[in-house]
Amino acid sequence: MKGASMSKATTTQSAQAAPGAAEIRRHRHLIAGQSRAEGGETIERRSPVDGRVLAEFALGTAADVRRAVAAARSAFDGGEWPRIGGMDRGAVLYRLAGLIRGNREELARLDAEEVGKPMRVARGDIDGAAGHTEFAAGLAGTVHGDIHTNLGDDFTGLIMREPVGVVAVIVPWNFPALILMQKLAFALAAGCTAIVKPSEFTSGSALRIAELAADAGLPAGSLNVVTGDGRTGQALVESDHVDLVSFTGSTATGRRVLAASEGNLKRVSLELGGKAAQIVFADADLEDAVEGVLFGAVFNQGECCVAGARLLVQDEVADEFLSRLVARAEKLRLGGPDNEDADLGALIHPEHLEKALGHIARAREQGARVLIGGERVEGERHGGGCFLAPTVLDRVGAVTSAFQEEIFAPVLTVTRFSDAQEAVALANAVRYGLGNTIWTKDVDKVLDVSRALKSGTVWVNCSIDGAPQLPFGGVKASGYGREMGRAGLEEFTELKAVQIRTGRRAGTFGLSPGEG
Ligand code: TXE
Repeated sequence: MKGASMSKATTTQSAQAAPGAAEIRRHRHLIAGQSRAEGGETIERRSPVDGRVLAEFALGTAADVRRAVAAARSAFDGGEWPRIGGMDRGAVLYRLAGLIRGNREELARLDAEEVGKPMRVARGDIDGAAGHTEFAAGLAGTVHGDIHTNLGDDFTGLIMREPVGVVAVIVPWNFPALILMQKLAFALAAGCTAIVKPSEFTSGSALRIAELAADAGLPAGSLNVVTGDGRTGQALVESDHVDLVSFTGSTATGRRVLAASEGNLKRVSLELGGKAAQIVFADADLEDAVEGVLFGAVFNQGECCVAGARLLVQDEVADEFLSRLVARAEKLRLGGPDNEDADLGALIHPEHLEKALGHIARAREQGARVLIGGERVEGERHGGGCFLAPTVLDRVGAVTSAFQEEIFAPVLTVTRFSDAQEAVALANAVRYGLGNTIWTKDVDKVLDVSRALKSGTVWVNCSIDGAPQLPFGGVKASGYGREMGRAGLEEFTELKAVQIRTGRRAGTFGLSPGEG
């Protein structure tokens, strides 16, 4: 199993620990305001840093999913959450944001331990989760429809913007709390009710945030969390009582989600993988770009859908840029949650580490040169952990798998280009289209290249950054739908047209006068 293995056990909320051992967190689902789990099977989560058991999560069954969907359905169809004013929903979300900030250390520790990332990075994730919640809270009161008075004297049109209904939020393991709130805060702000299915590797923070939401005043049933694996997610997507699925994960699973959603033709929003290019033009501030390119490649151990994993560097500066980049990469520090100096942590589980090493071996066979890294980091400080050394692969051709496939690890490929046209062609030569970065001081190049790049986001002289105000999402195999920004809230709404006949002129309906 991948660091999350199953066992038959009784579910209990109380943490048990062998004398001297760290506490194992035992979690159950949160359905209709109650902590419960009927099936008895659990998923064990082991630390990717030292292999110790961190937590046990209930494995959600089809019955658990049915109960959670029924709770969300009744909270939507008859409950107060969609019916209160947007400002009141905003007030609850502001309180939730405050509670997330107030419990920052606890939430960051859950994510840091379960993902294997440094606390420093996890704290930033929690700040981001609170930021999304605050922004969505502010938007909640601004959602409104429109009135159409330009239909001629006989009609007036109302355009209502309504919450879409019951939303299934399915999230991955790389940013458990952050990606959750990128979706959930906006869904709740719109007046939807939700069932969250966190990743089987990292379910702790979602459950804790759901408890905090209840403390903030969210009515029971408006937010339910069912933990489990792909089968639990699949049951949720197949439910005919779910109106929209908001999914982040791999392209392969995204396709399965789309297929499973066909029963009631529910709406689906898919944020899938990526393979962002970082285009360094010769006129860029090279010192700044070295720092930024490296950050984009290794942030969150490269387990990031927007990781700038493909460096495209202009011929005339390539050698100088690479020697500076490698010198800087040598100074990066790896470590677990409690290493406050660490830049990057461990990969999510041993199988993922093996997969990344396999990509590197294949790249070598296909002609790539390893400039740095390429191996697992072991030794006293990292013994047994899933640590991969930050890796730079030079001379990577556009048709090779290292260039084309999402490795999801701190692995940067290098490909050289001669001019902007070639750079754009290389950047666009992958099936993904989530984000790309341009490093240049030339404003004309910024505009021309931004227009030509096929991706949902273009960063200029920065990488991976995100702001709750800006819409985020992909094109091509990176999926569709937008999160964050006003568009991120509107994703969770539906338009309804109400056409009112205001005039009473004879003949309005166009029927003939009839006989007699
Ligand atoms: O993702 P999955 P995995 C990429 C990255 C990584 C690869 C595999 O390349 O190496 O995906 O990661 C739930 N119906 N990304 O296997 O399977 C699952 O339980 C409904 C990119 O972890 O996509 C989890 O909650 N749900 C990505 C979520 O889907 C299902 C971030 C994601 O799991 C399901 C993570 C099903 N049939 C990985 N099967 C990004 N875009 O940021 C699984 N799930």
